[in-house]
Amino acid sequence: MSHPNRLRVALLGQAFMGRAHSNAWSQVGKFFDLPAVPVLHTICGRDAAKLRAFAARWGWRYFSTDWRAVVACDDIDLVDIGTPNHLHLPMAKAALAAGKHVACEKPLAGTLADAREMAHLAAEAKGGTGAGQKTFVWYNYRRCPAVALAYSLVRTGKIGPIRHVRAFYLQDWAGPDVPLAWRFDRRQAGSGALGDLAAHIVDMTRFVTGQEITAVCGAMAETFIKRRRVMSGSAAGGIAAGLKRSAKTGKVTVDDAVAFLARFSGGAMATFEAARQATGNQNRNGFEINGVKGALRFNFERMNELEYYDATAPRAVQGWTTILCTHGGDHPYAAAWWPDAHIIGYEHGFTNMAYDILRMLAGKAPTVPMPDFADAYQTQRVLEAAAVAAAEKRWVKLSEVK
Ligand code: SOE
Repeated sequence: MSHPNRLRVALLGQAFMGRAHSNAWSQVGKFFDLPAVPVLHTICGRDAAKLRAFAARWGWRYFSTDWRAVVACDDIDLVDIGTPNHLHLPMAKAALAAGKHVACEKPLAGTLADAREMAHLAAEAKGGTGAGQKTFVWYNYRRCPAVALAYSLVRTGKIGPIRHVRAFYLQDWAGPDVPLAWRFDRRQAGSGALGDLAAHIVDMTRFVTGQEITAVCGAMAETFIKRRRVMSGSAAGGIAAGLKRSAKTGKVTVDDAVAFLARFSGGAMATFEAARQATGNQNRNGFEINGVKGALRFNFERMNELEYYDATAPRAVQGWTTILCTHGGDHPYAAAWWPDAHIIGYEHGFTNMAYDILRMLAGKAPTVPMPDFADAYQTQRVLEAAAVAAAEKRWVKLSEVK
């Protein structure tokens, strides 16, 4: 940071994540005591007219359609990447080469090769030849208080050795009328439900259990809707609503759904399921983790709650307890927000993450561990193992995926 008390941010991307990140950078100082204040310096995108309005609405000082010039600019300390996945590598590469810290949207990249290169570049910039630059990956769900509490409960031995992990990320927005947006294009996205959704639950379960996935098998990937109407116009800041279709159709080149089995390093068995057409599940992102002494359950559709089962209690009173994770002092991040039992939402995970980024850049520990490029590369290796297991119908050891 050029000035110890401020962080000048350039944000690349003005659609859905552009709004989520803009909100986080603009809200964080209103709720948290910060070691440094973020300056919403420059917003970058492709459409100058929309950028002007976006900058005014969210409080960005400048806007630009030339991201290369912006990331090289001396006035920027942190480059925040919120674009489709194929742009993550070139943008992160340019930003790291210019000496900036980088925060990148998930998944780290569309492909394993891109992710590997990003992890390598980040390692060089962090130590060795670089100047102590830091990287961050927006796996935002780690920073829901309920998920962060699950992390702490596992650390304090509340559920004991883990036997089963059941993880799911089910959505239902991708019906046949949704046009061929970038999320359906392998060149831009890398994969479909795998990189978009399974990435989150692989990250979340690695985080909560503290274990790595060592092998994957029983994988299956499916594309139910093979062709979609080509989009006319650009994304409106959502994922499906408001997208316009032309008469022409084009091929879908990614998976709509994926499922696989996995083994964790501590011996637990796991199932992962991710889908975009799981009717009735609008954003069911969660896990159940069963240990010898207890169990934990989380579902983002009820994101303020963590369910806990204490198997050490007398049998007569054993049962699931629903914890409303809003109690400041007991529940991570909660003290910064509202009085007890006044719940929070999707955007707060991003703001909590902006807070931890600012702490880490000031040399302080984050509230709970933060994924950097090296960590997110491990998640990407699991995604690759699942893709290979589905294509080749076999066990894939993580040691094979480099
Ligand atoms: C769309 O499936 C999406 O917006 C993902 O891209 C996000 O990562 C997820 O958090 C919510 O759903």
